[in-house]
Amino acid sequence: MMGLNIKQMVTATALTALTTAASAADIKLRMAATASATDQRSVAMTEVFAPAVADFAQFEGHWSNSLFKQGTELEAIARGNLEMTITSAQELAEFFPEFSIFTAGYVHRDAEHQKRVFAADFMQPLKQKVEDELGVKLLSVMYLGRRHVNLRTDQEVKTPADLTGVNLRMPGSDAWQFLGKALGANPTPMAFSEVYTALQTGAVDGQDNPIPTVKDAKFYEVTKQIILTSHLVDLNYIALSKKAFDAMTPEQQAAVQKAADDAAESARQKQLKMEDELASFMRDQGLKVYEPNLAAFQKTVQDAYLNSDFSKTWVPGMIDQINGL
Ligand code: KDO
Repeated sequence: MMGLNIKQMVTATALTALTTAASAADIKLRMAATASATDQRSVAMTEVFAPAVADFAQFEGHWSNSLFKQGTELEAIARGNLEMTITSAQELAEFFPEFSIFTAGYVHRDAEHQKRVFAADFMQPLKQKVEDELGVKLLSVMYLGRRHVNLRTDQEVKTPADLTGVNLRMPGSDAWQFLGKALGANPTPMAFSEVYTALQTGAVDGQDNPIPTVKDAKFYEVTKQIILTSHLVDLNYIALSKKAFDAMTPEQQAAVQKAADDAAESARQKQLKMEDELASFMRDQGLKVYEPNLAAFQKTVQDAYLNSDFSKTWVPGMIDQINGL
């Protein structure tokens, strides 16, 4: 399908889709994700989602980017080469700039707020657009956690000014890079799989992720401090190929939706619990863990977004609707 744009590719793949519901054994749901096999989101997909759909679908998890590189999964689904992924608002913003509202610092307040935003009426047109133009259904919202700045250096960081000149690894898309800049740092794009070595060798000074990810990826082995900036209450979406969804019976579709919601809820509760418990684990590993001047971070980051081109792409009034939930 060389030379076709995403919309044409989706239409072309849809034409070859099954028009009748596939039988039980036919349905294969391959999920490709950056998350490791031990990440709570992957665990929930394997232990909650897979058994709930096992009667009619075979779920296959491919973790740690073993099937597709980080950030290429949505396109793989659009091209008909993959059925599922755990995607992010940052990745969606590459196709639909209005999704950058969910990538802005200090917008979501907590895990429950994320759920309310995802279920809100104003979210519906955005979900529909992703479905129509990319052939991807966003089934449920997953909680990754509060992202904090995690440095291999030991200077004290109280305000964004203290991050001047700090090479902070951020994932490789515009929305992520902007967040790094908004924090006051010098953002460096890099795939998640390269971060441990980059921290170990000093190729970067730090990275940002929620504490459960710092634990799971063992970043605590190669860093000295976690500054509790909470700059992004980070989310992911469980994404499914519309082609695969349309090939299911209504009962199967309902079961898939419920399985995704149940998996997301299970992972959310585990991530929240780990976030609570892991600060003391990090201290035991010898890391400093402390709160900076949060008001200073919040003001600098929010001002950066409001004065940026990103906010011009946001649906008018949506930021107030999000804040009002
Ligand atoms: C990361 O690359 O730092 C990030 O946290 C970005 C998230 O959107 C998510 O993809 C996550 O990695 C992976 O799932 C690994 O935990």
